[in-house]
Amino acid sequence: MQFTTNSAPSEGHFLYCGSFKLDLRQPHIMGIINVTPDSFSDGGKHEGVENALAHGRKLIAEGAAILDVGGESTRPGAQPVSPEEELRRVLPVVKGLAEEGYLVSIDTRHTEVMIGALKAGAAMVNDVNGLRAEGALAVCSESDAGICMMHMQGDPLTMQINPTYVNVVLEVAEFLKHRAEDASLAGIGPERICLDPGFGFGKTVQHNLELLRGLSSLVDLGYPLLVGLSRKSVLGAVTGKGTEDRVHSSIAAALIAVQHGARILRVHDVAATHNALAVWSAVEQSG
Ligand code: HH2
Repeated sequence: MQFTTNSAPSEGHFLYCGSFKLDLRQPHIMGIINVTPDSFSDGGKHEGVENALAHGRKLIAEGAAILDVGGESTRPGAQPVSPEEELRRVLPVVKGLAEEGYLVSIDTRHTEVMIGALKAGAAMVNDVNGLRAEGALAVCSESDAGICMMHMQGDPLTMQINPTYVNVVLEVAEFLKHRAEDASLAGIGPERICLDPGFGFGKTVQHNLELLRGLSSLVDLGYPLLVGLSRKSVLGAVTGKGTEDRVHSSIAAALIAVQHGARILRVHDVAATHNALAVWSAVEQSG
C-alpha cells in the first residue's frame, strides 16, 4: 500500500539515508524497537537479540519503512546509560536488521554509539539531543546516513521539572533552524536532514498541544518533519488512559500530525498507524 499525495514530484521530496531514498510525497512509519529494560511503554519487551530481530521483522510486515533501534530510555527521569552498555544492547540488533536489508535508524545521543551503529549498518541517526554531543556532527557528516535532529529542553533526567517557554512553537522552530544550519556548516546536505519538535521532551501538556496545533510553522523550515507522539503522556493526560491503552489516542495524534505536514511517524503500533494512513491517503487522493 502506497500513501501518495497530489503534490508534484521533485528531488526536494526525498530523504536520503545511505542507500535508501524515502519518497516524502507519502508519510512513512518509523517502527520503534527499544532494547532497554526501562522504556516508558515497552521496556523489557524486546530484550534479547532474537526477540528484537523478530519484532523488527513484524514491524516491517505491518508497514514500517524505518526501524528505530534504541538502547537508552529517554523517558522523563531516566538514568543515563553508559555508551558501552548502550552499544552492547543495540549493536547485534542493528547489524542483524541491516543485514536483512532494512533501513535501520539508531536512536542515540552518544557519539560513540553513532560510530558503532553506522559501522554495523545503520542508515539513519536519530538523536533526541540534536547532534549537540561532541563529535556528533562530524561523525554524521562523514557518513551518508539520514539524520533526525530533535528539540529537547534540558536533559531527560530533569526536563519535566519546570519546562518554560514564552512561545513554544517559535522557540522550537528557532532551535531546529539553528541545528539545521549547524549541520549544514558541518557538511551534512539538506537532503539527509529531518527535524523533530520533540513531543514530551521538556514540555508540559499545554506545550505539546500547542506544538501539535502549530506544526505547520515547523514544516515551513523546509525540512521533512518526524514526530513521535506514540503512547506519550500528553495522550494519557487527555484521555486518562495508561500507556498500553493509548493506541486510539496515538492514532488520532498521528493523523493530526500528518494533516499538519509531518512526513515520518515514530510509533509503537505500526499496523494500526498503517491502517489509519491508508484512510488518510485515500481521502487525499479522492480530490
Ligand atoms: N521519543 C522517544 C525516543 N526517541 N526520537 C525522536 N526523534 N522523537 C521522539 O519523539 C522520540 C525519540 C521516547 O519514546 P520511547 O523510545 O518509546 O521511550 P523511551 O525513551 O522510554 O525508550
